[in-house]
Amino acid sequence: MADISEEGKGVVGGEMGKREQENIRNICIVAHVDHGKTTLADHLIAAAAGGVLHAKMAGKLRYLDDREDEQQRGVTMKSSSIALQYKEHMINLIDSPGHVDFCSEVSSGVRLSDGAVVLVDACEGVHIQTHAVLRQAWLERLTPCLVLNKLDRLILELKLTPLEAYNRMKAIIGEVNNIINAFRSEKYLSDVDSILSATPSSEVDGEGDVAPESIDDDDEPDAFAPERGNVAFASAIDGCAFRIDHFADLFAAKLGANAASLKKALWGDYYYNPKTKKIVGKKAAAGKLKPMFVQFVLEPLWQVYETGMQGKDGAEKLGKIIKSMDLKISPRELQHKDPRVVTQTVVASWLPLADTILSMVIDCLPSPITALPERIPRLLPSTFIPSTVDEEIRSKLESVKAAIETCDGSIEAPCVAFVSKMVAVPIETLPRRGPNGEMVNLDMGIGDTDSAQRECFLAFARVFSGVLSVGSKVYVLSALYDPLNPEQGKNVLEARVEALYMMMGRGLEPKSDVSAGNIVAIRGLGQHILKSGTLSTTPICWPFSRMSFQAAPIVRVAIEPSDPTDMGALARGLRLLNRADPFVEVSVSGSGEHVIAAAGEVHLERCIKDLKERFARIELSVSPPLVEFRETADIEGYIAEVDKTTAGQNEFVEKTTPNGRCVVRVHVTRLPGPLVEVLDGNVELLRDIVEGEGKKGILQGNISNEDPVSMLRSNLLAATTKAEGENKKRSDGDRNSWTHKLERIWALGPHRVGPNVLLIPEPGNGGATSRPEGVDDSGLLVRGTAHLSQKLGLTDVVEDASSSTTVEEATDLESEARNLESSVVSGFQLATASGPLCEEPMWGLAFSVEAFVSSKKDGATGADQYGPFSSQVMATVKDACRAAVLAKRPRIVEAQYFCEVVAPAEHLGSVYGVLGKRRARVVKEEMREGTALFIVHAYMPVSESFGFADELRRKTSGSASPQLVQSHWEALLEDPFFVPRTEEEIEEFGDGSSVVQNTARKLIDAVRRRKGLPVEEKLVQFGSKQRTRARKV
Ligand SMILES: Nc1nc2c(ncn2[C@@H]2O[C@H](COP(=O)(O)OP(=O)(O)OP(=O)(O)O)[C@@H](O)[C@H]2O)c(=O)[nH]1
Ligand SMILES: [Mg+2]
Repeated sequence: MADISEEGKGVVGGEMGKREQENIRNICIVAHVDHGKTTLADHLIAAAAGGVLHAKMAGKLRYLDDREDEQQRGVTMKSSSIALQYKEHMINLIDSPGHVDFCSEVSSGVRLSDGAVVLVDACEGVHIQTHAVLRQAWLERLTPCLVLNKLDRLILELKLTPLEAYNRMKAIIGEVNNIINAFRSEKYLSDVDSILSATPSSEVDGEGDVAPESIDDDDEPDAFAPERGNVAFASAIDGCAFRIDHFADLFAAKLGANAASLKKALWGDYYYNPKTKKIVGKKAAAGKLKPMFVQFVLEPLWQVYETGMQGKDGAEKLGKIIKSMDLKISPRELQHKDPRVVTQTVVASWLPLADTILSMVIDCLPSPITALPERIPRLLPSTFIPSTVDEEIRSKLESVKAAIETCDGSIEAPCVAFVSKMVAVPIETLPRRGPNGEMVNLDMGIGDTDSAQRECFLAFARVFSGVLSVGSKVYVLSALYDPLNPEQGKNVLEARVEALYMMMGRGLEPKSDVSAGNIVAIRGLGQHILKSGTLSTTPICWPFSRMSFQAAPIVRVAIEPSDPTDMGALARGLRLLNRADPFVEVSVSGSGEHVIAAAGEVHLERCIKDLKERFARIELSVSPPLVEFRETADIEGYIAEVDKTTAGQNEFVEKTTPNGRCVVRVHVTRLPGPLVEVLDGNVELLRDIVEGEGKKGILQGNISNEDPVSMLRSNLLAATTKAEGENKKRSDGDRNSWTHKLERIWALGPHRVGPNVLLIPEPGNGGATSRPEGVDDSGLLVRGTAHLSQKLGLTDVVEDASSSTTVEEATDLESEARNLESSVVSGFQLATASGPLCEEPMWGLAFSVEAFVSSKKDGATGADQYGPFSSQVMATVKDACRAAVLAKRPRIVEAQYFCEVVAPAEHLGSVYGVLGKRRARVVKEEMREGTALFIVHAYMPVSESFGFADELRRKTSGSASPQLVQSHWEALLEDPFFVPRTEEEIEEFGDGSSVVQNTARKLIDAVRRRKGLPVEEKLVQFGSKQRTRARKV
């Protein structure tokens, strides 16, 4: 493939006019895996990318899949961008991967786009990843249009009649519209939630129902409607596509009808009555006529395909058709031996794909100017400026925001860009010439390049306002940066733009400057941006919000160099990999191993390959996957069991520090499921809240609807209400208990943001009556402060009781108790980071920790023979928390995949066999309408998923294909310590001597063994047999 940069072919013609942005479209193609995105992109590239791809190769080459492994597997693994010039329009096209392992690439693609071309395979219909990519596009507020692809399969493979095909396509369009409607109503609900939560309760009571103005009515038109022109029908492999417009224009003359009204009637239940020459509805058609779409669109198409496929027999008829349609096809092409190729030639010249899709993009998808006002609340959510802020700063901030919103591409406007991922490219593939044809020294900016690796990092970015030029200095702002507090230097860096390139798929075209609305690759930021970030020429600028990812990296392996002396190369390689992949997580485990976490098996394989061949260039040994587990306690089960004998509700575990001066009481409860979901789903935001002191302004002051903190707060409250709604049995006083507990959140754990909660002691506790034995009257309770509740605005910031005495007045014991607060929190963090079963993090638990300190008998302070007092308290809190879990039916929690398998009926048995063996729980089985295919939905533990795709393919001779998507955490209710006791149990499970270990125990032991923790194992099962053998020897 010729390097287009060498040829210097410009795709963007010179200086564009004042509002050049009106002619720009930034679009991303999204779909489920294998629905034909890259094939479709090929035709667009062949038609509009200045000759980088010959039309004959379009659809075969998959030009944007330029990695070797992408070509081999036939799976796109990264998003890549190419600039297209169509008529006077400039279209930046991003092709994204459909495989769930690379879903983060979809996130970075949609962030830079304003419109999405959603593809659905008309044969296979909507799949899980179709939902996921639609959601990504919806979250980023992209305008979508739809392409129903692989029409040829309906005709040639499924052999549907035009009417059957019409019904199927109608069903698919309906399904996709329903998905969007579901998102809309979700937004409707969250809008209502935030409006209600922002309304003082008295108003709500007073007025009865609140009519939120900003909410649209239910009658919003369907997102996708062929008659509105935003649905195209295509066969990407054949290079053909059409919209209804084409046929409306064609038949308007023939039927003597008006094209506009014909367009409306060409989709849906409209029929043409040839006798009256009128368009009639379903009733008048009385089942005798065919819908107009079938009669005027599909039947001619079917005729062309069917005639074409007849080969020589149909040649004459095909000739007539070609003549009647006035197509220019050389006779040589029609003489091709393969009728499939002939058919392709005819349909592609009759209904050329690129024209249809590109004109749909231009008609239906917005330019940056139209798109941004809609996208701004998502891109810049936290732009609240407190009234105390200096007028000059306020006006600067507002003008930057306005420049972004209007996509101001003038040279005077502040320049703001967003980098959605970093891409590693081998340095020798960079163009050797600059924008004006001058030679450039590629070794400049060594900071970016690792001279040994020869890899260079380019930032994949979009300019949102102003003009970005080579040589300009920019501020790199992290998502935590607060322009009202610019002194906090850690979230801002300065960098220089070394080079700018227009991305042309496999090639790069140097540019000297790029204005607002364009997508660009930037060189010079390798040392400044890890994965994503905002660039701005002024530090007085809000950072863009973080991108949202569909999943989290879940498959982890430990890696080490085969040759231990290569350790340095591995560490360097890992650093590069971490930067080059938006999603991978690189870490060092507690035992010093290098661990990489990927989204799934295919992603992992690609990371290892890149590491071996590009970034580290050494031989590696890779461990089997280390699956993560969580630990929790089955408290409901415990209470149900214990209640029979004692009232076990408020039991606690008590432990004393070695020096006897602090007694720690821990009471553990389960967090309600919906609450855990909210905590699990908002980790990034919670981290910002926990770490960001500067966000106080948002918490106080009036809160806008889009403010993420208030959204989170209302989500938390809604989750508690939901959870308590489920459990109606509780008494009235109890019903609000979780709402009350939310006011007592001291910290989250592990690592300050996990799904476990540390509560401050209940306000009434700590009095003389509730003290543990051995704590005398002078003993003090470490009270703690509900820091997190305060930060979240769940409780007022009150001066805590102990600070009513000034520091000087406080007794030694009081100040000691206050100093011990951090030890209690650290103890909680340590405990939740490693549970009692196999030292995996805890999940979904709430700990109420009461630590009573009493003064020293001899009056001395500080360390004693057991070490510093604070460490003793920390260790005791940790032990007590873990013991509390151990006492309440501890259970292992597994990560679950949602799994979708499509298989023909005859292989369904084998599919169930494989699913059953892997402990999958089937939730749905359904026949896909009009086919002999079944779709099975199931949940499967991640630990059982390795090699699943391969095994399934083997057992079903390759006819079943699975997709695994991360779903949720689920406690395995099996008791890992189960030993048969009652007679029936012994009968069922044996007496314990020969019993097969239960699954929970096996999982726990495997983790313990991996971590080098002691495992209780019977190495010798039948001693007597061994003895006999020993004697024989
Ligand atoms: N019959 C038929 N096959 C098609 C059509 N479009 C694409 N294909 C085939 O479908 C397979 C997948 O096509 P790709 O273009 O790689 O699909 P993709 O959506 O880019 O896949 P990922 O990027 O991996 O998600 C290839 O074998 C294509 O040849 C079509 O219109 N008809
Ligand atoms: Mg692809």
